[in-house]
Amino acid sequence: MSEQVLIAEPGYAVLAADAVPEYVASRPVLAELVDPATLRVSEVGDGNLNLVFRCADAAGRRLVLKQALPYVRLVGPDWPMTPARAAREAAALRAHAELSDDVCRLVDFDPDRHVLALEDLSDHEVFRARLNAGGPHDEVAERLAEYVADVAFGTSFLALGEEEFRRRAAGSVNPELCAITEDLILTEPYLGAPRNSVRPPLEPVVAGLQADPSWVAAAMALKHRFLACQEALLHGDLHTGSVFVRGPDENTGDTLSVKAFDVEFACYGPVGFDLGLLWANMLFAGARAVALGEPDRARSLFGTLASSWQRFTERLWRHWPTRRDPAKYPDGFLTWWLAEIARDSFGFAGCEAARRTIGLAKVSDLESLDDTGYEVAGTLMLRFSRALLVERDTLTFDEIVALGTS
Ligand code: SR1
Ligand code: MG
Repeated sequence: MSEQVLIAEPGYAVLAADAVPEYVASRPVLAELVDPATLRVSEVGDGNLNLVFRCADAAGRRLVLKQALPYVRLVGPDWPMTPARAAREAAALRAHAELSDDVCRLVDFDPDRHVLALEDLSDHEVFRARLNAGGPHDEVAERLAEYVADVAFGTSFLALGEEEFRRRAAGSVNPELCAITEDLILTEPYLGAPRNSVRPPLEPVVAGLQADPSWVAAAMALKHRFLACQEALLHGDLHTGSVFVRGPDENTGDTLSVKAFDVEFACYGPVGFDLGLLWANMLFAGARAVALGEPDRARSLFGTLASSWQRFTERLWRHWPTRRDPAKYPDGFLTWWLAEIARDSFGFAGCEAARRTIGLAKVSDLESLDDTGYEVAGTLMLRFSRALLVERDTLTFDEIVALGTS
């Protein structure tokens, strides 16, 4: 079946670059921000799901449009996917932006054509691209951990109260996108699937892991956590490709800017899911450094797990006295919750390490390496996966660094 036919079925017009000026002109909010008459438009989407258009007018004013396709772009029309995900992304962006400055701003949302208009961040770079190029990472994972803490607390029953929390959780269901996560991150790497693939040197390593009941059972326990535990409104896909960074720049005095984006996987879930995905992706950057013979950089990247956890805990403790009812939730509650989040974060990091190595939607940190580098980094990521999953109750940050650098 052709793409044209499938696109017609959902009953909305999919944008093309040359149709964007007319579209902008039809949306008063957007036409105020950029001049449709002089708009230059390019489709820049390189993600797995959507169309993304970067727009600039003759005066240099800019805007990004993101439209949900009725299918998964990575695979094509054979994998239909609800465009209603755009509405969920819009709602999550608004909720997160109320709680943190470190998230991309939503300018407009068109529910009929499933289009989000977003602030243009083309003066930023994608964090993964910076990492792959050997660029600086100081403070980025730490800032992201603060963002996770701000959102975790602000969307929890601690800050909202139990009734409002349940209303928000009920209003944030995202079943189709969660199903992608449940399949790709929490099922297929462990149980096997046609979508899995690795280069030949990793095949025996993967076979060994899939035959290891402790690794598989741990992953299934994390799947249970993801499905059964609703703590806060997650980003849901907080990997280094979902983060823009700019600066800091000593010459201009610009401070570091960090902006999470792509929150279409947002749902209520365990807070450790966001931290775990972030951590695994920092480990990928470190494993790449190991493979490229850069041990100091690798150690520093592996060390971001401890430093971001430190920031996360400090930030949650800072929020703690602000909005929760101390008569209902004494300090011991937060001490206990942090231990739960740490265990989940290790476990979900182990899942993401496996998934981005074995499953669909891999990462360029690993995939762009030559065969020798791929074997080194891929083997290490699978070693991380096993330790993070199986030993999540007792693992320490020092042991993670030691595992990566030994
Ligand atoms: C089919 S979508 C594949 C992946 O892309 C997104 O970035 C999420 O990580 C998802 O799992
Ligand atoms: Mg994405």
